[in-house]
Amino acid sequence: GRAVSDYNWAQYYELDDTYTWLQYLAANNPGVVTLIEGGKSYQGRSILGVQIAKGGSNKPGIFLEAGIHAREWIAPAAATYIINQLLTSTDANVKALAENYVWYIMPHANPDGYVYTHTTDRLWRKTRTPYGSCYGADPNRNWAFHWNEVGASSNACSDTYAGPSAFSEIETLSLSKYIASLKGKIQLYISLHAYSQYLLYPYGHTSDLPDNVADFQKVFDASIAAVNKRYGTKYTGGNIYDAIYPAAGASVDWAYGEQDVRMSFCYELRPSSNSILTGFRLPAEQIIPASEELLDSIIAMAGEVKTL
Ligand code: ING
Ligand code: ZN
Repeated sequence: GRAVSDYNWAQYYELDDTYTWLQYLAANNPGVVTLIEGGKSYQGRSILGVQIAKGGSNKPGIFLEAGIHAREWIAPAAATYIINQLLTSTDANVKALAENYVWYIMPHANPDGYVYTHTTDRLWRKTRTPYGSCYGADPNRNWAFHWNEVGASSNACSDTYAGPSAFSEIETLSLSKYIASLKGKIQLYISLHAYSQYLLYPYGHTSDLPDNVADFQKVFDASIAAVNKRYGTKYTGGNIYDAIYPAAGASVDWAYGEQDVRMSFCYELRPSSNSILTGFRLPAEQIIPASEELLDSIIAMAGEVKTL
């Protein structure tokens, strides 16, 4: 059914259905759920999210960004799963997670791209800004931190086009302004992507390790142990440059490098890297298990960050 109260995790949703659900949550959880907007997309769509403050507004912040790549449908689905769990779970660990942090969750950082994957091209990755005869910049190569130094393209037709300049995309520019407005409040930044089952931390532009790499590694170890517990799902990873590939201009590097968010991670969700037949088309039956194990992992991650 399409009734907003029937919103569930047995299926992938179109943008408008999720936005209607977010508005419903805000209306039904006054004082807890507040709609937030990371600006508008090139085509004028809202980058809509929620702030969840069950324990009041004086708690450390966790920022969760999903859907920056249009075709990675599991990422926004997992983000909405987490929103729902934070609001409804009776599990003590999830309740603590909801009460001890102010959450900022943006399920659709690239709304134009997401709509395009529903209407026209299921495997579209980028924004939809026109650049000559091609469209879109890669919004995870467009952030103003060592922009376009490595692992990005200057060809507008490439899937990793960095854009004509840092923050050329209205989506990354306006979302970055929203994040910057929270300066000092964010303890942990999490970006959700797919696929390959990796957990990644800075940097993408160099193999040099962040100064707090020992902390990153501790949190990483606890997080990939926790993701494995429920269903045996194996994640690997490490610093972006060595664990996956060189890639400059990503959101996690900007949050860490420019915003002093000392803990900044990217999950590459299910399926595993050798599931190329499924790839970005993760069956909808896996939304719930993939999201459950992610939430297990984030519980461990937040717990470990607290000990630093
Ligand atoms: N992978 C990410 C990408 O943007 C990544 C990997 C993560 C790069 C974080 C840099 C920082 O290419 C996918 N599948 O999008
Ligand atoms: Zn991605």
